[in-house]
Amino acid sequence: MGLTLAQKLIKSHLISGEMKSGTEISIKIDQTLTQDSTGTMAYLQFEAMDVDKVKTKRSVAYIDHNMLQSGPENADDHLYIQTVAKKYGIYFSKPGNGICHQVHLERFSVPGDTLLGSDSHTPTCGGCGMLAIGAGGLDVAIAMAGGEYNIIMPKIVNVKLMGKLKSPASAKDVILEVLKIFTVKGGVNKIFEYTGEGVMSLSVPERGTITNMGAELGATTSVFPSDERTLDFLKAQGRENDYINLSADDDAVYDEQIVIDLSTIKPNIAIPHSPDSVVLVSEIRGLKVDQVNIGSCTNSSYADMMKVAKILDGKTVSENVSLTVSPGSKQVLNMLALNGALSKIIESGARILESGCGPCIGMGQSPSNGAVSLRTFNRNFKGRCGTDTAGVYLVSPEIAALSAIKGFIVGEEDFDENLKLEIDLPSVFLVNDNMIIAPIEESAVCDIEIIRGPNIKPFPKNSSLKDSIYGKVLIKTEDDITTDHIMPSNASLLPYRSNIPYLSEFCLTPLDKEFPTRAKLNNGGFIIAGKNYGQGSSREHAALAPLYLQIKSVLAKSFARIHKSNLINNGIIPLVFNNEADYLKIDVMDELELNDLSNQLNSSIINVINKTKNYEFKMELVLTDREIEILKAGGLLNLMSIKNKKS
Ligand code: MIC
Ligand code: SF4
Repeated sequence: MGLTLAQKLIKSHLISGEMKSGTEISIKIDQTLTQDSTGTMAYLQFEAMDVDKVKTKRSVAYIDHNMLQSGPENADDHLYIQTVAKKYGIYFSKPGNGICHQVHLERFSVPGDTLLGSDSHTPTCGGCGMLAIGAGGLDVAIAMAGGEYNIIMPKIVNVKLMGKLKSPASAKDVILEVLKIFTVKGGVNKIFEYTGEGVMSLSVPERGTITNMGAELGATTSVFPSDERTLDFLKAQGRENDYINLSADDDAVYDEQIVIDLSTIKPNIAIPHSPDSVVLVSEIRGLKVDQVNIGSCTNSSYADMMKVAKILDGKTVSENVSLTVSPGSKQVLNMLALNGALSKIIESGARILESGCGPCIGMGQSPSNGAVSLRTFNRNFKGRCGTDTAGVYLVSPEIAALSAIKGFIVGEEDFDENLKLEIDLPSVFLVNDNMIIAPIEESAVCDIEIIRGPNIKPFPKNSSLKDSIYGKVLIKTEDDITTDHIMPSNASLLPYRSNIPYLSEFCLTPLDKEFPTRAKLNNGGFIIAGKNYGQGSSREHAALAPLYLQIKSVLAKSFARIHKSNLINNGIIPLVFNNEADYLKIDVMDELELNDLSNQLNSSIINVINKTKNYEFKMELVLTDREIEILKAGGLLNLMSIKNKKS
């Protein structure tokens, strides 16, 4: 029986376990990436491991999220990361060089390699035939220290692409179509592997748009073959030596398959407040827009920006619309500047932002109250843009740019038939890596002083698991709670990503303003949640802040993959409801007790006592032996130090 591409990539990096879906495997990581908002914590954890240098083939630290510098905190964090990078042999991409995923695809992607990144959109590089996975900061720190990465062997979903996209439909509409089919819960513990004749019609950046937003499916990752289009891209980046040909065997067997005929795809739109609330743009054509934001790691490639420039050429942004454009990297921005496209964008009345995440993570450009904000980004969770009352809609750059001119959400019929929007991949990209600081000679490394600003506080650590845990239910949530709800991020909070005590004051406040106070008054307790708890961002802060508030366990109907690992890594027990009635019966402030944990954790079912209502119920423990060991030690770092002491 032949292998799928994902299986081949896993097999060539397999350290332990069997490639049987649902069982735990560990793989070797070739490359890592961090960005600044998760990076400070990851590097503090890496430092705690006492390793002299990173053990990966390549590790890169990007600064792209915390770019507003309205106080010293962000710049202090940049300096901390820069000095850590220098000391430990890590490439450092300076602020302004671009969004981590865009730059990594351009400058560092290597077909056949594994990449682990402390950002949920790390799968972008799957567009170049990499096995690229998002993870919590601690997992990335371990990979940098040479440790393996553990995942549940995913099911492999084959997305077979036929035909060719018809403009103005584009790659963004393909992934929105997949989200419509699978939803934000449908990809957990799955890899989406794209095959079929339609693949050849997509360039690497277009493939990157699709693999990037595969994160919104909750998928482990998404991957495209490495073929002539990949070679074209790498050649144009001056990196043809990194090319190898990679594809699935003809007789590969997939766990699931869907077929998408690209020629039938129409422009799609995700309406507020979830990336899977997808409808055809034509269904809401005419809705007045107040703000349009073009950019983010999903849609900020050279070709995307050139399409935008073509649409804006000679036109004026509508009187009532504020249009921002953030090219994804210095390479893209510089090329637009040299070929005159930037001038066309500026001339139209767009506001040019620096190459970074910007409005995507609420770092500026929050829309007005009640606004309709049309974005080429990947997430439209309520409040993420910084304005709770605004509605964020997700579309392709084509729809965004034309809507900015018209002042309303456009449909296909609004495009000028004579405007050719296809953009050929340049045969040569402008390569200038002078904002990437390469590691220095090993002999010089030890002299580097790490500069820590006063805002960098030690990360909280759990203690080993007690045999009984007791506490009150502090909050009860619905399905699909995101890490943006658990640990909100915006311009005022992002500067505190290295200060968990401060951040914990805002933990779960988008759902319940009183949560942190209640947690403190009751010395911690339990969180009750619905399905897919912790979807979205990889931020470990969504586990670290609850840990700081002494949350002992989260009882949910199901968990998102990265968040579940983050909870376990920090010694917080994830328990799964096995029936709806048990979820319904529990109320906030009920007192729960779990006893005999040293034994109970070894079984797949655990007994919980509701002392307030005087009944017992069973929860499922969906944990591997390794995870049980971590929980007993009170977190992964504790387990590592126990093991180090023994050896
Ligand atoms: C996001 O898009 O939500 C982020 C901000 O990039 C996060 C990382 C973070 O919270 O720092 C992600 O996707 O993992
Ligand atoms: Fe940055 Fe937005 Fe991409 Fe996250 S999704 S990495 S915030 S651009």
